[in-house]
Amino acid sequence: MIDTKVNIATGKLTGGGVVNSRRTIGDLKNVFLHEAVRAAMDPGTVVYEVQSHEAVPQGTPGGLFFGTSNVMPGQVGGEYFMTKGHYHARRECAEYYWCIEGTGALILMDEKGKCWYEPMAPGTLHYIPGYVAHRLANTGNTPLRVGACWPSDAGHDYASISESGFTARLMNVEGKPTLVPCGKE
Ligand code: M6P
Ligand code: ZN
Repeated sequence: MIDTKVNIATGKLTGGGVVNSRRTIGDLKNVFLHEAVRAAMDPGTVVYEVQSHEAVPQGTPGGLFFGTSNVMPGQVGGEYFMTKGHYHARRECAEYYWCIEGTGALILMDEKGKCWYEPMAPGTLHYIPGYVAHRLANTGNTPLRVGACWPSDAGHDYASISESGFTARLMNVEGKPTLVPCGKE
């Protein structure tokens, strides 16, 4: 733990206990509104990378995880590159996000399907309450780098999102990020 470093300018983690993951266009089937557009894109294009520092095993009650998400600039049929998004498996668990670099949005949805978003720019701090699904979107032209801290027993529930999706999508409408209510194609 003591040799683990966070670059405070970029959020990049180095050293022990750091777990790296990456999601490409090819990994994100049925995540974007326009699936046919995604399927026609280069499957190797990186959409986002996540680094996390896991000091305790996943599922440990009372522990914390710390991470950085980097969402690349880009769009799929006018929908900004974004993370898959999730509820926490333990729904009551909350999380903090803070924006390090770039421009984007934190898209939120409650269990009734109400969807809203918070704009992100360097220094914005975002408290995600329990029972609220969350995903990041990059609305700018440079990588969006976001720090996160969440309980080590929160877990990820992706299944509820893939079944019903978010009820609104952040789209580029005439150059402006606009939350558009919609289902999937
Ligand atoms: C943040 C945290 C992680 C999450 C990651 C990517 O770093 O919330 O728990 O895994 O973002 O989001 P997702 O899991 O939805 O792809
Ligand atoms: Zn989370």
